[in-house]
Amino acid sequence: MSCSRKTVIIGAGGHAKVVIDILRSMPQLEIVGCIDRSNVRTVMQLPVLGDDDLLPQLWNADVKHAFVAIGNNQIRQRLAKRATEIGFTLINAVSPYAHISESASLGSGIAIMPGAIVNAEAVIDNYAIINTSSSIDHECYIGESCHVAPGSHLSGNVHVQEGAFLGTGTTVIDGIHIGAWTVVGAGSVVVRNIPAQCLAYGVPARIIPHQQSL
Ligand code: JB2
Repeated sequence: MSCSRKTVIIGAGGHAKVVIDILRSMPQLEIVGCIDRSNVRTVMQLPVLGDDDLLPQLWNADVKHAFVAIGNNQIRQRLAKRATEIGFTLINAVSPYAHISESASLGSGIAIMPGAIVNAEAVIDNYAIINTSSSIDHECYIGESCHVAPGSHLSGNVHVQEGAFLGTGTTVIDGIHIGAWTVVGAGSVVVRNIPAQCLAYGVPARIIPHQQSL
């Protein structure tokens, strides 16, 4: 008896390519293709089946699992909620080359890329991306739809709220709180709390008054 889970990937860009690599290491999945709003036809030898309007039809055709593979935090959150409303179960894409503590908690629709480390009692909320070779130390909280970009390192007890983006190579000392939808620029070293909806960068990271100035 076959028990393969038919799965659609939403998104067909660069992030989807890394996710496809990971999902192909999960033999229980049958990836039926991708959904994208562009007119790209294939990605990583998978067909691009159509746009988001096709999702209800796919669900009716026995595709019950989905993964939203789009890097933009707002778009990913919106599509993840839409897919969930249709009835899809959002799977996690966890690389076999990541280390996840047995005591860590993972939500759904999460990507954890090769080389990433998630240590004891860390919590990774729905739709977050823990990107290549980043580390999330003990008791950290990574909120819904956050993205911790490649090579970032979070010491213990760091709290990152919904939708925040930590750019490539961000370093955060222990116990820091980063507010919702805040963007931390690449290479920053965060040594003080950062409130919600800010742009901050530098060593040490400082809040930049006008986000639109970048
Ligand atoms: O509403 C949408 C939509 N908006 C954009 N619905 C669907 N189904 N697809 C949407 N897209 C598609 O997301 C675009 O048409 C495009 O194909 C894809 C985004 O591709 P891109 O290569 O520009 O970005 P990405 O999200 O795959 O990757 C970003 O995030 C990653 C985490 C990049 O910044 C990567 O460098 C990064 N590693």
